[in-house]
Amino acid sequence: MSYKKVETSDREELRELQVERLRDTVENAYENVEFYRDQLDEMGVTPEDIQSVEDVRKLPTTTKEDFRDEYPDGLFAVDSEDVTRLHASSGTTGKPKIVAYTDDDIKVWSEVVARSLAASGAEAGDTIQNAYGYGLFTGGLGLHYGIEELGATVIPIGGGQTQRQVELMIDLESDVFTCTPSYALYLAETAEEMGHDPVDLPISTIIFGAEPCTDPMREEIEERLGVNGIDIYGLSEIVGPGVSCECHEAQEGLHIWEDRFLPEVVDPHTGEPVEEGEEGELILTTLSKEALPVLRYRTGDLTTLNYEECECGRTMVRMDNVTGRADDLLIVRGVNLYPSEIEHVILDLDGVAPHYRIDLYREESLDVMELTVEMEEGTTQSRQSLEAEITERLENVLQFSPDELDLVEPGGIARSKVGKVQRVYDHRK
Ligand code: DLL
Repeated sequence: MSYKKVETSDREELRELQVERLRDTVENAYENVEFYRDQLDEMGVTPEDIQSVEDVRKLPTTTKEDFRDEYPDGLFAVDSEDVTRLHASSGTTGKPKIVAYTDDDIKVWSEVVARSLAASGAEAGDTIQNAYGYGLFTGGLGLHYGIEELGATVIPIGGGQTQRQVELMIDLESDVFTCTPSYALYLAETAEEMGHDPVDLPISTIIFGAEPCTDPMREEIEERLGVNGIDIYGLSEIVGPGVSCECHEAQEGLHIWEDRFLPEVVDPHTGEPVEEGEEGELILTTLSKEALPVLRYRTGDLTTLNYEECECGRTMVRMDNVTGRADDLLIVRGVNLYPSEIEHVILDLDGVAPHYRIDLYREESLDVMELTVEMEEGTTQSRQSLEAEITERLENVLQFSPDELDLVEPGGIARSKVGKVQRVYDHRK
């Protein structure tokens, strides 16, 4: 059952609503965000030029670099006194992307998350254990507010404390668990170590997201835990979790809440739209965000769109689950990291040569990162002090530390002789 009527609305009516909201969004961006006004003026586009959904293509795109350049609040469309909440997500240079919400934005966000939960099969009265991290990350509080909006009971445990997660889940008879897909598998392993058969745990649904989940991984989650696995997608720049979610009826693609977010799929190299059903980069435009209207955000996520009717009755377009990116973003245990951010932090330090490599593995279904850094020729720094310094700097700047840090002698990292240097070795695939 859908949570809001609009989810099953006639597509013509939906398009009318989208055009109206798109025009309002362009107006908000034009009037209140200098960054957009300058670009729209340069392109000679005014809000009145938006007469159809296709007119979105007349608008400029927004990139993660724009968030970086406008750090911290250059893209905000409201004064600070109208901002109810701020969140942050990892950026390209160590500076996070700061995102803002008004009261109404929080309401809309809670509602799209509630819709997503309802699509997963969750209901008012269910007990939902939320294992996404609370804090600046949008996962924890995003799900939390949506669970409350749905009328379910939230257990705000956040990430980690896996044994406690298992105990609480049993004692409080949680119906639904929300976490990253890799954590779902770790939960199963921990439950086994504690002497439980994960299939006997009370949860019947796991709502996973924030990182890619391949089909074999989903099957493993579903089989080992005896649950329905539901994919939820979102990104901070657009709202956080709740841009789209699978329905439990079909589990075939994620319904994008199109009355709030307008999707396009383009060729990542040319920026031109691809045919329906063809893979490309997802572009999203917010349709009702007040504090942070975003025009044509290049998400970097690769997907396809499917406008066919869904057996659940929802008419909103479905996107394929995201398993690839058009850029080099690494998602490690749900934390977003760009190799360039790590590079920035390490190479800023004395005693370190500009050679490093990142190895990513999956061990017992959890991501593991090994960082190898080369010491500078003739450095007087000891290995131990350099190690401590790198760990501290990474922790301070990126709130992340590698599972293993190796410092090697000068020349210890193989040089690339031809073509681009490869610094990241992702062995998880
Ligand atoms: O990860 C929001 C979120 C929280 C989504 C909890 C779902 C559940 P960011 O930290 O800004 O926001 O990271 C956004 O994560 O562009 C994708 O590359 C990736 N991502 C998010 N959801 C999925 C998913 C949150 N279901 C970036 N499948 C996005 C694959 C996902 N990748």
